[in-house]
Formats: sequence, C-alpha cells, structure tokens
Amino acid sequence: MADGVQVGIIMGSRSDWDTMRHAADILDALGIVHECRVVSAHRTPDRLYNYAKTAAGRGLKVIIAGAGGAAHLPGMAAAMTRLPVLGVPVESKALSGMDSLLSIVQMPGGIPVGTLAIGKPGAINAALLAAAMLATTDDALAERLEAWRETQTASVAEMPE
Ligand code: RP5
Repeated sequence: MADGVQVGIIMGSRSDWDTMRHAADILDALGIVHECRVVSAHRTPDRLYNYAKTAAGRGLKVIIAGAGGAAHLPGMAAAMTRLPVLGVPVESKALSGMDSLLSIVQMPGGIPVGTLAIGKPGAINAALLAAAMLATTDDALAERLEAWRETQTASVAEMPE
C-alpha cells in the first residue's frame, strides 16, 4: 500500500500543473489522500510504464491524467492498469486544447478513458468524479462530498448583482 494514497494525479509536463493543481485542490478540500507526479508518455515512457503497472498494487483507486497536445498519457496509462483513468485535456497554445481533447476522448473500444472538459473545469470535475467513485464505498467521504456540493449550491446568488 502507498501510505493510503487513493488518487494519483499524473501530468505530462510541469507546464500542466497550473491546470492540474485544481484537481489537487479539490481532493485536498475533500480530504482524499493523493499524490502528484510528472509522467510524460513521450519523454519519460519508462516512468509511465512503472507508474501505471504498479498503481493498483500500491493501493491507488483512481488515476487522473492530464496532458496537452498529442495527449497520449491518459490512454497509455489506461492501457497498463485496470484502475479507472480520468483524462483531463490541457489547453494547448496551438489548438486551444482541441488536440488534447480529441486525442484523449477518441479511445478505441476496449480501453476506456473517462474524458473531462478542457482545462480547469476538467481538472475540477475529474477530482469530483474521482471523489464520487470513492464515495460509493466510503460513507464518510460521501458525507463530505454532499456537504461540498451543498456549500457550492448555497454560494450561488439568485440575483445577478
Ligand atoms: C504534453 O506536452 C504535456 O502534457 C504538455 O501539455 C505539453 C507541452 O509540454 P511542455 O513542452 O510545456 O513541457 O506532453
């Protein structure tokens, strides 16, 4: 077991951290133990292999993988672990993240990647979806997640100004 780590957040580059930190912030807020690692499918393929191959055995329950451009990371990770992989398309400079989105979402049948929105909303929702998955077998987390959602609801003003 990996010190109780339940969620692994991996990203293709340190430049993805500005996006992926929003996933980490949500997991922090919900009290979900997680780890964050730079794991590039292109530049550090051996690191990716080792991470994905050992993740389930280390006790992880969900992997959140963010990448931009030719974003192979979530799909390659999913190919090497039975754990659910949630993909976050990072907004790229050249194509505004459409390249990231399409390369993550268009997995061939047989190896799923749950694909979220481009950028910050996707990172936030990946963490909330990971929390929802974990909450199906964790009553205390389910209560925290419901409280988080109620706080969000209460923060939405009815009047526009
Ligand atoms: C991908 O290439 C990364 O996920 C990142 O989004 C993109 C650009 O990486 P850097 O050139 O900024 O390191 O692998």
